[in-house]
Amino acid sequence: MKAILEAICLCLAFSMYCHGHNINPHIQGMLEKFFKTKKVLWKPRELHIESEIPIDLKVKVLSTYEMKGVVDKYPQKAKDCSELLKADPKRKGKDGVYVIYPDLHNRKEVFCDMTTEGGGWTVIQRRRDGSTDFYRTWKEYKHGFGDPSKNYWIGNDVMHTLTNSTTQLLRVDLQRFNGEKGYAKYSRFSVDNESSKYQLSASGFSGTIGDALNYQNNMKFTTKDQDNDRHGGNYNCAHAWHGAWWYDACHHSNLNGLYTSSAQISAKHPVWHSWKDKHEALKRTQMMIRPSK
Ligand SMILES: [Ca+2]
Repeated sequence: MKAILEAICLCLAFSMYCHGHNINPHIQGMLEKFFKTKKVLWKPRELHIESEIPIDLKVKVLSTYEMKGVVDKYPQKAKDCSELLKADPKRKGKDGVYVIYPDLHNRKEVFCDMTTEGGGWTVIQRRRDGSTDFYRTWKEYKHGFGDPSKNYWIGNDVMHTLTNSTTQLLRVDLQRFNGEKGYAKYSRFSVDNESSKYQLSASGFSGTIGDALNYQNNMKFTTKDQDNDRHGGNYNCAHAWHGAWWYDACHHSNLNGLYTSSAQISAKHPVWHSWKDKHEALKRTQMMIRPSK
């Protein structure tokens, strides 16, 4: 009886589980699978049936059932935003936060740019305001932090996963406090694994803001608590310039630097020196990647 009722209830919410007026004999297994694989909160309300003898019962459903949760319309897990766009071309133009599975197993919320140059870009770094602290540890940069709808770092491990198997484009979009926008594109971008200290490889520059990543190319990642830069002694570039980056000794760009609310001049801020040949704090920054074909 319980299974029949559940089947009817489920039919109300999900027509895909309905099979005419017959009760699917596999409904138990389907339910179990459903509740194991989907994040749902489901319960019938005001349901109470008791009987001590076997009876036949025709059930007309008059009650209201609510089911809350997320049903994945696309059971095939997308590893990045370009796959999400391929799976549903109607997503074109719909920038926002989506769920991807970079290693096809672990879930990650990211911001997808579904507009620029046809869309399908996975945003790996994003700064809109000063509400998120970017002066963080090696471990935090490894796993990522922040809010994808505002400011965030996707995480160095995910960056490596997304860039080590297929050639990726990198696009860097910047905005000054006076509103001016510019971009840089790299035809090849990859980040090595943790044991290689997330070494950067970026080449094939084009764009309007100059190649301020060139000086950082082939450098390891440095955070305030892990010095892998090429500045000797006890000098830690992340500490000196209030950031975390692929520092040499030290930088021509510092997009994870200290956010400020005006165009102040200091190399400790989020800067891209080759744009205006000065260390001018930027209002907005965004780094995003997409398979090159
Ligand atoms: Ca050093």
